[in-house]
Amino acid sequence: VVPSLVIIKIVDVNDNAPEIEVTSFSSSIPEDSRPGTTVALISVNDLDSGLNGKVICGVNEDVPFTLSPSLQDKMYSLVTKSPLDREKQSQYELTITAKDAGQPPLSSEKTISVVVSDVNDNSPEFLLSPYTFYVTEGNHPGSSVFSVKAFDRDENDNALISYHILRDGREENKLASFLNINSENGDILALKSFDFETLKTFQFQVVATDSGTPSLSSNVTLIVTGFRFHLFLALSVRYWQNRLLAFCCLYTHYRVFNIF
Ligand SMILES: [Ca+2]
Ligand SMILES: [Ca+2]
Ligand SMILES: [Ca+2]
Ligand SMILES: [Ca+2]
Repeated sequence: VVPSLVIIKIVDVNDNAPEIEVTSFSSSIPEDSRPGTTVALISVNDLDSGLNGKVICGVNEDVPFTLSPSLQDKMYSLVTKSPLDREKQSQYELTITAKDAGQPPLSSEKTISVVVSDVNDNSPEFLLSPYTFYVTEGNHPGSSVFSVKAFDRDENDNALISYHILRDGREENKLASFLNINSENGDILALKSFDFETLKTFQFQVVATDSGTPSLSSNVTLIVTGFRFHLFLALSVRYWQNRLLAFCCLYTHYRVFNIF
C-alpha cells in the first residue's frame, strides 16, 4: 500500500480585527510646534492574510493631526498637520481607526488625548488705551489715585503681569516722577498732593510685562487732567445749568406744539 499524501489547504476567513498599538506617545505638545511634528508612533497588526489582513488607518478629520505612513511596514506617525493655538483649543481627543479589506471588513479604534501646552505668544493687553483720568487737588499723599489693568491670554507665568511706570527721562514722563505704581495690581499712588496751579494736563506711560521666558510687554498712555477743586465745582455747576436749560427748552418746545 502506497501511503497517499493529502494536502489540506485552509482558506483564511476574516476572523481577526486589526489591532492598534500606540508605541511612543507624548501626551503634551507645545503650541508653537511646526506642522509635521510627531506626536505618537502607531503600529497596526492584523493576523489574517491577504485582503483580510490588509489594513487602512485613519484619524478623525476635525483635528489638526494626521497619520503619515512610516518607512517601516504597518507603522504610522501621528503628526500635526496645521499650526496649533492653545488659546483657541488646549486639548484634542484623537480617534485612530484601523479597518481591514476583508469581506465583511472588521475594524477597531483607539482614542488618545493630546494636551497643547502653553508658549508665551501673547503680550499683556490693557483694558483701555489710552486711559484718561480726571483728578482734583487735595488728594492724600501716598493714597491710590487711579488704577490700570492688563490681562494676558496665556497661562501661569506667561500670564503673570507686573506693572511699572516708564521713566525714560523724556520731558513728558518727568511729570510722573511723584507717582508710583503697585507692580502687582496696577494701583497708581501719588506721593504728594497734586498742584494744578500751572499744570492742567500731563501724560505718562505704564508698561505691563508678563513673566514668560522671554517676557513680552505692552505700553499704555495715561492722560491725566487736573482741576483745582473750586474749578471742578464751577464746571459741575455749569454742567447742571446746561442740562436744566436744555430740559426747559425741550419742555417749552413741547408746550408750543401741544404735544402734552
Ligand atoms: Ca482581519
Ligand atoms: Ca497661542
Ligand atoms: Ca500661549
Ligand atoms: Ca504672555
